[in-house]
Amino acid sequence: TTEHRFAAVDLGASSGRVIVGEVAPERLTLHEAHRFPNQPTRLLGTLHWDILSLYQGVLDGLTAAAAQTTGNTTLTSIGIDTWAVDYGLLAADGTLLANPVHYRDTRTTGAAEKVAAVLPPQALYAATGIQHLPFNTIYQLIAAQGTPALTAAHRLLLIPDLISYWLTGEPGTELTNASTTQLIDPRTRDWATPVAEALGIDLSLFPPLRHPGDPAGTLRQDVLTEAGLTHPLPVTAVGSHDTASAVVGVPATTPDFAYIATGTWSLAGLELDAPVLTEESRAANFTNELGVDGTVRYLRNIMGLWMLQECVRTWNTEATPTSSTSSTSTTSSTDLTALLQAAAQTTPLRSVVDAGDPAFIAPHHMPDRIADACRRTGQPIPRTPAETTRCVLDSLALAHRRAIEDATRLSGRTVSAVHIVGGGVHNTLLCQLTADACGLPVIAGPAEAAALGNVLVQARTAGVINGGLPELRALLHSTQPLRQYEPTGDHSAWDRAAARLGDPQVTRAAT
Ligand code: ADP
Ligand code: LRH
Repeated sequence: TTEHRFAAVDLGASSGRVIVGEVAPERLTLHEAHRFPNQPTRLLGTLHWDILSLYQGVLDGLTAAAAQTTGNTTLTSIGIDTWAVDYGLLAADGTLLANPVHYRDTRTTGAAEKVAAVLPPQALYAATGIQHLPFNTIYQLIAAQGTPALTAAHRLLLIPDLISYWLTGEPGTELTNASTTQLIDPRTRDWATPVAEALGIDLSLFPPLRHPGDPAGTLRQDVLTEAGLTHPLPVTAVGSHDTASAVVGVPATTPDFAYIATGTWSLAGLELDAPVLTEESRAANFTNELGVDGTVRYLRNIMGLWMLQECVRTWNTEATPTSSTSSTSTTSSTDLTALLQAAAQTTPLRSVVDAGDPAFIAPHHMPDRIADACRRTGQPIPRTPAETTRCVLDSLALAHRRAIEDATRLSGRTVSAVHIVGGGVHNTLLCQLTADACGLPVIAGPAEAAALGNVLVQARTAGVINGGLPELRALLHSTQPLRQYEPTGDHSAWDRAAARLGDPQVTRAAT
């Protein structure tokens, strides 16, 4: 059987990577061609993505992928996925008008109140089904209203669409990621025009929608030359929201599974056929993002390993005052391994914090913010990096459990196993704690689920494999290394820890 190779460009908040997937019926292997850091830069007080450095990382990755796939094993296509919500603004001639702003920037402070004055949160949720997060594109656009860049903009491209445009010259708006703008109606899977009109947001800035599997242009000649590619290469639209691709990459073998995509964020929930738009769902802060093949990602955003990355960065900076001040992890995996081993030896569930609290979104002073949260809830303050790490991991496991319990209750579904995918798969303590907290088996792997989901959608479009999500997942299950964790320990200890925080959704709504 002929083997085909597909390049997945996967840009995460902590690193970017270009990964080559080799696919044939019954076969699927990955080779990492290139990985590069994603280090945001504060410029004149505003936190930006270093978008040109990321684009250069993509080119370097394609160059490395091309070098690995010469002769009769050339690349068949490329797919691009990145984090959600952020965008670049272009002039009529395609020039980037401003460097894209990072979703962790505080420019959206107060934007939700402006939106609520026009559209009550209940109406906005009924129309879009998207969880309230202060950085949703809708709030970024409200915050940017009247700025020179938005006023002058001819076009708005979400980050994966921007990278795709630079590679091909073809503009488009991929649907799964478009749903994170909070400007899509999840029932029609099309623009929520009344919402945009009410808020004065110009939907004509967005190029036409495209769907996973659609053609998305071919590489420009100068890109081919730059990357050392000798033949024309198409870009295929995939689930361009990294979480959409990661959920395709969940190796589930039964329909009653929950997933947790753990990396910088933990995205925990269920895959559904239709959105849940009830008031109860809004109050529980669940989102209905659109997935591949007509699915809905019904999930809650949880702060994720960002909390640990930021703690490690603070500790490293304190230890060596001249070290980097970027917002990405500066720890080596050796440091992290030692820290996780020490955390495993500390007292379990000594203190827990609400890992969904937007108070943890911004960079800086993470250990202090965690200590403050423990103090406020009358719990012991973690004293050492190992204790703080344990507090973060216990808190994440508790938030995972709460999200899965809430998702099953609100959707009327049941769950027999929890799949963990993403970088957190490497964190065996987090996987075990999640199994313990949920009282369910956890199946961990693959770590590069987003790249795999990206490759699988491309391979299906190219006709190399067939079937729906269950068939794609069966291929993952039979080819990828997975590890199962059974629940251990005293389950009631998690109930008692949860009780110390009350219902975070209710507590946050009241403050
Ligand atoms: P993103 O896609 O958001 O950039 P990833 O899915 O790559 O994030 O996950 C990055 C996280 O995975 C790191 O912050 C770290 O906590 C965790 N991780 C990665 N490698 C390891 C490892 N060897 N041991 C423990 N944790 C790891
Ligand atoms: C994860 C992710 C997540 C979004 C956040 C902004 O990388 O895409 O799904 O909510 O970044």
